[in-house]
Amino acid sequence: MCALKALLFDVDGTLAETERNGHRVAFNQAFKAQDLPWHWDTKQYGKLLEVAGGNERISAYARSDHPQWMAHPDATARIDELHAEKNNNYIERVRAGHIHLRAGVVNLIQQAVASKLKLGIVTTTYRGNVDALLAATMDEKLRKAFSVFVTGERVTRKKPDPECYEMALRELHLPAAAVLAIEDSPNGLHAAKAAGIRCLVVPSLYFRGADFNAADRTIDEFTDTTLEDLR
Ligand code: XBP
Ligand code: MG
Repeated sequence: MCALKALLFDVDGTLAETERNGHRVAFNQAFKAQDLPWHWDTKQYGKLLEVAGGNERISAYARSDHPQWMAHPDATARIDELHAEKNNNYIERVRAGHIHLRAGVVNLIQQAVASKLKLGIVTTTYRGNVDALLAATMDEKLRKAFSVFVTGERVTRKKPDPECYEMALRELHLPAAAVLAIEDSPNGLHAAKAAGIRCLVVPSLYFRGADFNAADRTIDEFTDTTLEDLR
């Protein structure tokens, strides 16, 4: 069996619980600012998370719940605007300290750094959101430990498509067998497995009870494991 040489971390739900009090709130702020009577409550947002990607999520919602609005010729441009505004709101919330890393994440990253493992980020969200989260929650040494960033704007097909993980493997110059992906959601798990990468699932709030049968291992929290244990 190939030795473990890198960890690839998903962001939303994995590094931090960003969805319920981060992205969701930021989407609602953007809807309100654009005078749209749309509001995603916490329960509804769980269902909406089946669609990966904020832009795609707004489109899917508008298509099903507001087909007339969606039929407008400017709908695509308005969705782009809403999504950009949502990301600005999200970054503000992150900077204001509303989002924290999940317990045990820092410890695992520190163990990986001490063992000279490579570290990467593989996420559907945009780079600006990732940079804001890392700046608000990690010291410089920890942030600099990440050498590969595959973010949503770099791929043509988002999770569960394996494109993001395949790109990360190329940039790490490592075979899939030397890498472990860490994910919180079915979309993330399926993206990693479709790229041939082993996957540890640490379900986030919204995905507790989801089907993770394809996972190589599932744990409730990062505090339930160590790097040695994962090897
Ligand atoms: C999470 C997502 C993202 C976020 C919102 O992906 O699906 O769409 O909900 O971020 P991952 P954007 O867990 O792979 O990070 O609006 O920037 O897409
Ligand atoms: Mg995730």
